[in-house]
Amino acid sequence: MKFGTKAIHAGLEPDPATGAIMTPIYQTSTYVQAAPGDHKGYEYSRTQNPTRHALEQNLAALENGNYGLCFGSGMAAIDTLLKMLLPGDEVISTNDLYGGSYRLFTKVFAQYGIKFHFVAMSDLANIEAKVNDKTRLLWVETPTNPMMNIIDIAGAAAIAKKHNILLAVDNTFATPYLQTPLDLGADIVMHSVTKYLGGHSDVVMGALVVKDEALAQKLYFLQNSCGAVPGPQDSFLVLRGIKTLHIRIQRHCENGRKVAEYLKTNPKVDKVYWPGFPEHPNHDVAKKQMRDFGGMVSFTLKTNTIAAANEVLTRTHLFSLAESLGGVESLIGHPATMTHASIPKEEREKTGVVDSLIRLSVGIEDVEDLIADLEKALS
Ligand code: P1T
Repeated sequence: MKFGTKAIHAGLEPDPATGAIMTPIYQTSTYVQAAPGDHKGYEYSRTQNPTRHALEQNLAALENGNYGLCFGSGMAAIDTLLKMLLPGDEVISTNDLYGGSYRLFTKVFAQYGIKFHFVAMSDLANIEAKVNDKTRLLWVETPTNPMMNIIDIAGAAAIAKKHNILLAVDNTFATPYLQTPLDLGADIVMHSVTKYLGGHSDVVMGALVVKDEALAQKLYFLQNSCGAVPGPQDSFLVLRGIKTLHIRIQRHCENGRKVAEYLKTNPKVDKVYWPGFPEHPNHDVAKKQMRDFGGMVSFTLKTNTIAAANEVLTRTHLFSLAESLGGVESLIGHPATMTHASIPKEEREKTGVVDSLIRLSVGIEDVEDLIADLEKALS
C-alpha cells in the first residue's frame, strides 16, 4: 500500500459494534469482564484503549514499523524511552536539538546517573569518537530543531549496529511522509505528534514506533507502568489529522521552498537554513534520505540582536508568534528566548542559535500572502 492510502486506511476498520466508518471515541476508563480475565482484549484504558490502539496501528504502518505506542506528549514519549536505560549508561545525542529534549536529558536523566554527550552528528566521525562500552543509545534528530542540520541516518545506524547500540530518531520535522528512519536501520522512531501528524494545533501527543517485538514489549511495559498515555479524544483528533498528512506535507514543502528562496533575496536577511538548498551542509544526505525538504525554515538577520529579531517577530500578521510547529497555519518563533531558552547561551550559540535567529513553520496558506507578510515585517 502506498503512503496516502495507508494514511487513510492503515490499522482502521469499521467499528465492530455499529459499522461506524470513523473510529469512535471510546471515552471509557474500563471495560466490563464476563468473569475475571474473560474480556474482549481491553481491561483498563491506561493499558489499552480502542481509539488509541487504532492510532498506534496507523502510526506503525506509516513508519513501516510493526508496533506503535502513543504518549501524552512528545516529551512523555522520550521520557518513557529513556527509562530503558540504567545508571552508568551513556547516550550520544546531537548537539542541536529541541530545547525540551536537551532539558530532559541534562536536568532530569543526568540526575539518575545517565551520561549525555552532545556532538555535531552531521559529521559521523564525531559520533564514533564518543562511543565506549557504556554507550547504549544514539539520539538523532534530523532535520534538527532549529538549525535544520541533516544527520545521515543510515550512517548512524551502521555505527549503532557495529557497537550494539540502539538508534532512536526524532522524526518530528520530517514526518514519515518525507523520511522513514526504520527503513534506514533505526531501531526506534519518535514523534512529537503535536506537530505535523496532528497537523491542526489542537493536540499535544507523542509516539514511538519500532519493528522489533522484544523492544516493543519493553516499551509497552514502560508505557503501562509509567502511564503517560493520551486520551481517546486526542487520539481521534490525530487519526483525523493524519488522513490528510500527505496532502498537507506536499503543500508545506512547496511553500517552504518558496519562502526559503524569497528570504535569500531579502537584503535584511543574513543566512537562510533550509535543507533543500544545494549549498546546505549535507544536502546530498537530505536528498538521499528524504523525499522532499519540508516546511521548516530558519534564518538570521544582518543585525544580529534580539531587538532586531523582535522587530520582525512582532510585525507579521499571518505568521503568528508562538511556540510549536507543523500546523496548517504559519508560525514564527524565536528559538533563543522561546523553544531553546533552556539551553545556555554559550551552548546554543555554538550551534548557530544566535540572538537574531528566527524560525518559521511555513503553513499551507497561499504562499504569495505569506511572502507579502514577511516582506512587510522585514521592511
Ligand atoms: O511538545 P511535545 O509534544 O512534548 O514534543 C517535544 C518535542 C520533541 N521533539 C521535537 C523535535 C520537537 O520539536 C518537540 C516540541 N517542539 C516545540 C514545541 C517547538 O516549538 O519546537
